[in-house]
Amino acid sequence: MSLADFGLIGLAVMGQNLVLNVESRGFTVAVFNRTTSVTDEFVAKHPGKKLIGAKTLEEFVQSLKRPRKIQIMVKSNAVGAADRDAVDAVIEQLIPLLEPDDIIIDGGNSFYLATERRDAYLASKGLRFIGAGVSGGEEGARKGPSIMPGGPASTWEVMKPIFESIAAKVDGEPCVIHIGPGGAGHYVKMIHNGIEYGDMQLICEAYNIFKHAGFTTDEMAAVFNQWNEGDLQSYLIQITGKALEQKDPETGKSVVELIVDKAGQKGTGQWTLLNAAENAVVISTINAAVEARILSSQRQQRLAASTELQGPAVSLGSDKAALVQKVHDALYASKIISYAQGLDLIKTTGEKKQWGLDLGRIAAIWRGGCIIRARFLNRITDAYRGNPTLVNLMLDPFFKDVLNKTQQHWREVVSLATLNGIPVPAFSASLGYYDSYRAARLPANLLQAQRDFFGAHTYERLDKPAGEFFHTDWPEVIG
Ligand code: 2AM
Repeated sequence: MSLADFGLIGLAVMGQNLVLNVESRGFTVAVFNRTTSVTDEFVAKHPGKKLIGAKTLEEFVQSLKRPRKIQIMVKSNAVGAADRDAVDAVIEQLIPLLEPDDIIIDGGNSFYLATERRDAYLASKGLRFIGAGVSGGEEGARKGPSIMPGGPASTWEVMKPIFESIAAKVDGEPCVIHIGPGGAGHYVKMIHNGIEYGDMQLICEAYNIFKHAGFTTDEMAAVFNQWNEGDLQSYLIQITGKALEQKDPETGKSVVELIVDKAGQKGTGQWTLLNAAENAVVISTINAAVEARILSSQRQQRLAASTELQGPAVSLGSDKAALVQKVHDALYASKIISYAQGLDLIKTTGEKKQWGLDLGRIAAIWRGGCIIRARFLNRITDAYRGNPTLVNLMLDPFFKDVLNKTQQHWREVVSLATLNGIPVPAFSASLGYYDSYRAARLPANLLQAQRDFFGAHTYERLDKPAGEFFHTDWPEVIG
């Protein structure tokens, strides 16, 4: 067989599906897995496909056309820039086998600072590196994911034909662009995951309100299916409707209602929170979503507290159609806030790192392939095309109008849920952000007084020029 166009290391499900995707676009693919039997079984399972199964890394490297393009899809679990993981182990094994200008692509969920470290390290060895976020789960990997590659523009140009052919397509446009240099690709993928946490939690809060209002799972499924035809159309709304329809063959009950309410997480949401804190950017909706997963995982404590701590009697009225409309609006508005916050974080970091990010094009590649794909993303692209220096998504004329029209229902839902003791941390965090952001005057004047009182931190005055600082001799407090 002729030399391969592309090589992939790590044949777990995502790796296997990506290989089949690349192969299906006409490329010959070399594959390698640490456990050789996995490689053998994979190649044997796909007779007639343009696959080269290598038993050793040497054989794998030699089977590739130059410059070699090698994607690593191994478990990445480094949580800090300096942590070494399987990606580093594979890179170290590859280095002595490669030749100048060969390209290594890390397609796992690596921490973006680890990507920057690897980028610099490989450059010092005369090799090229791309840190690419790949979203879309198993199905996306097979049929077309959203790909967020970061690294030098010149390396992107070499990878572009393969990436564009395997990526999802929306309106004929591939869901991949060169995000920016260094760790920009993995960074944007990390925030994408944070936004995904927000979307998922908001949907779960809507479901929880319906459940407390006495909706059956079939009624709820119908609501989500109907929402999927409108402004809220998205993959996550779609799968929510389908999940709620699913019945357990053993008991005939709803599968969703049989699932233990303990959410798992792999860490990208927490990384997003840490990054927001470091950059002093508010992402309260995503924050609430991550914390909701943490509280859900403390199930034993919650079960104990449920008999100890009191809440109100639940009474949500009987007008289900009206409730559906209100929750729809609360979800729509909160989702806008969540994206406004996530994009603010991307913008802030992008400016700090001088990555030259294009938020509109980033939103456009999320329209297909990935978990957060949604009709709504077209509007975000339009917003940044209309105004590339948009300060906050909420201020775009389209979104401003939606927030204005939905806010009454949004407030009613947050109030209703709160009065009934139904937790809506992401709905209410979003509303709190909206109301804080639009406040011409916040109570931080009192806060400054407190700081000056106990720590002589000084304050500025409304009636004096900015930058002039004052201190008051506050009365002494005894005891
Ligand atoms: P394995 O089949 O030999 O375990 C997901 O875990 C994928 O990453 C698998 O293909 C796994 O290979 C691979 N992987 C995990 N750690 C690795 C390492 N240190 N070196 C090479 N491959 C590794």
